[in-house]
Amino acid sequence: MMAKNNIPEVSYGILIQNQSDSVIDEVVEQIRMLGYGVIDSGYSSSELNNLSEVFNHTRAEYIKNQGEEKLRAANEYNTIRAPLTHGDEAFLRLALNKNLLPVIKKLIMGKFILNQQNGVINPPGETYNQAAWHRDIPYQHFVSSMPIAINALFCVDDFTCENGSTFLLPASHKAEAFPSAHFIKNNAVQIEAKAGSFIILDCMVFHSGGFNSTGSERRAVNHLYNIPFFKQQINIPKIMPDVSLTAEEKEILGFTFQEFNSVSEYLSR
Ligand SMILES: O=C(O)CCC(=O)C(=O)O
Repeated sequence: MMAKNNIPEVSYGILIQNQSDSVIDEVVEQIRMLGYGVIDSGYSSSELNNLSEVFNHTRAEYIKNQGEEKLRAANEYNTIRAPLTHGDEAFLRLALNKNLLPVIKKLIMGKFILNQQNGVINPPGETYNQAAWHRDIPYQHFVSSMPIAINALFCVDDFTCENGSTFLLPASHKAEAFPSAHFIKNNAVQIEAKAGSFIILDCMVFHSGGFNSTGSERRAVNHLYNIPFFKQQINIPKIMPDVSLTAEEKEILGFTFQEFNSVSEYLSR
């Protein structure tokens, strides 16, 4: 990569230019253009320590309840599905993070819902189910002029090149096909981020976890938010414990976007 000295500040022949007047606008513009950006969640160090502890506790309970053998057989041993529905309330608050939601609101026009929340563990010295190029809406090869889904990968630990932080292909959300091996070799970037950051991706950007060559796990919590026309991976409203939620929080969790069970139910709403 060339040094970026003396970037020109003047232009000509331009009739339209994006404006970015705030930190949110800056990250939103980068996600629209390149497909990725990083923001701080705003948590204090004691809140981050608590998230780290509840992550481990929730994982241990999850393995106990689902069974290690079953999880390994399904290649799910390094994933915790829907922790906001069975773990500490901190997972629910993470999905509704006050620094994150304004960014999602700017990126997805109109209503959106949480499609899924997954704890992700990149284990030391071995591969795992996210260490392969994919889109977060897999098997799809269309592009859209506006984001239809955004993912927000919360870094429980520092993400470093050594512990296999996320690789991505900038702007690949704008092209239908998965790029060639040559393009990947020349254009893949690896994102380093501090614990407490959200790495935000247009869900159609190709990305992959890297190889963790340290001695410690690299833990994250991934969130996928999408327009309400896509069904959730797991029906969150159906299995959510009884917690008090505002009307907006209920909407984001999908309570108001459940399928109708009959024509008369549809008409009565
Ligand atoms: O672990 C990572 O760095 C990537 C996680 C990921 O790709 C995913 O959860 O979809």
